[in-house]
Amino acid sequence: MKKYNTNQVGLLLVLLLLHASVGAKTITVNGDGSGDFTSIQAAIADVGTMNGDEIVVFPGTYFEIVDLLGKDIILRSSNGPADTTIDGNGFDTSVVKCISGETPAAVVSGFTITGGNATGSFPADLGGGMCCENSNPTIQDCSFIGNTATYGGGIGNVGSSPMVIDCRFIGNTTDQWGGGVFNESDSPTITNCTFIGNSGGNGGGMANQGSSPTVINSVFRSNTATGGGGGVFNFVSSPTLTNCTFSLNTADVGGGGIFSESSSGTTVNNSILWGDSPDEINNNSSSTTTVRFSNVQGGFPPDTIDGGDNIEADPLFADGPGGNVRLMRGSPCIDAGNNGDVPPGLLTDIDGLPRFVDDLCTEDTGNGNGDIEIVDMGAHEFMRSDILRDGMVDFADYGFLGLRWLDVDCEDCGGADLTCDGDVDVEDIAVLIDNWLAGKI
Ligand SMILES: [Ca+2]
Ligand SMILES: [Ca+2]
Ligand SMILES: [Ca+2]
Ligand SMILES: [Ca+2]
Repeated sequence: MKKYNTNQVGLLLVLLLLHASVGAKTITVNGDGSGDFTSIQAAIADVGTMNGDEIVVFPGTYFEIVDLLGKDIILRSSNGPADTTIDGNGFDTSVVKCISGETPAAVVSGFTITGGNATGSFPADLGGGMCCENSNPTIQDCSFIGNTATYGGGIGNVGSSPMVIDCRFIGNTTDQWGGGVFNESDSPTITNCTFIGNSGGNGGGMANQGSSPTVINSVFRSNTATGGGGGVFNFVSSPTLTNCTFSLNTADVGGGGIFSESSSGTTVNNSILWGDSPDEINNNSSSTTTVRFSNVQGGFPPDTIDGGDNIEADPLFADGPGGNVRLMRGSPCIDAGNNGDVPPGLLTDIDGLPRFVDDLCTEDTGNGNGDIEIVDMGAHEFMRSDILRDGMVDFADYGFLGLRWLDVDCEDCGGADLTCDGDVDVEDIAVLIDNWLAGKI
């Protein structure tokens, strides 16, 4: 029998400790064979893949079903969702699954997720793009496009409270509840997300059942429901919607923006509901919606509680019919929100531009709690320096300002007079550069 001396045992212990301290590793997936794996699921399922590991997926379209198998790993693409797609077409199930108790340390980031079809019998009826059951993963910078399910075309959550950040839900469908997202018995947080052109029976954009989601800085636009809630449908639910913009959503039964029923208590802060059909807010069967610091078209229907500081005035979207719901100069929504309703630590808007900005040219009508920089209503903070209203302050805006350089005595100067003093000069350049740099932080 081989004997180890004290030094060898000591060395062995050091090596073991070193191995433990090295900890998480990075695993690569590339369809061309140049990575550690060619399949995402093979990388996850590998016995060597442990909690804390990172799986980096290189560009390509991966036709497979991805189940995180309860592992708290970071699953991300190297190049973002435009270059990296997980396509479940033909598998007739959810494309991505967190159904084994994943925690917020399990991250899915930077993918387009499409082709999901969860229209089977329970429990195979939840979450076409992604299904979360009793799991709380972090989902960020993902585009859920063209998925379908009986409940939750884009994402279906049951007993799950994922953090969903910077995601897009486009053209997902259900004939039941939640074209974009469905929540049952949970309280997810949804921040900086866009819901466009999703459709459902109830809740074209989102449906909530027995849930209390928090939705912040998000846009619901052009979603449709054959029942109630073109944007959001609530059933025995208490969602809080802060700094959200609703526009062009439609619902056959009512609540083009928001439909609440069966003792739901919906809270709407710092939001804009404008241009939805047939109405903006619809409350039924002992439900209420409490609205404050918001702009709601058509006034308040029964059981809507005026929490104060609301307005009803054209929000002056940059291009409402075209879907650009950024604010134009003169919008009554600028500097009209309540800073106290913005969750602590949230410093940017849906575009990643600074959230607390004082527009020099707009009278402050909101509540800054003593601060001059007051949040706007809606998902987009008005940024004068984004002259072209595309969500970025960049060379294009700088170039536009250059076209009006040294204009004098002009009103707004086509948007180039950022200081509101009637001319375009170095002061305006200084404001633009300040905002440009702030957007890069
Ligand atoms: Ca503001
Ligand atoms: Ca102001
Ligand atoms: Ca711009
Ligand atoms: Ca000026």
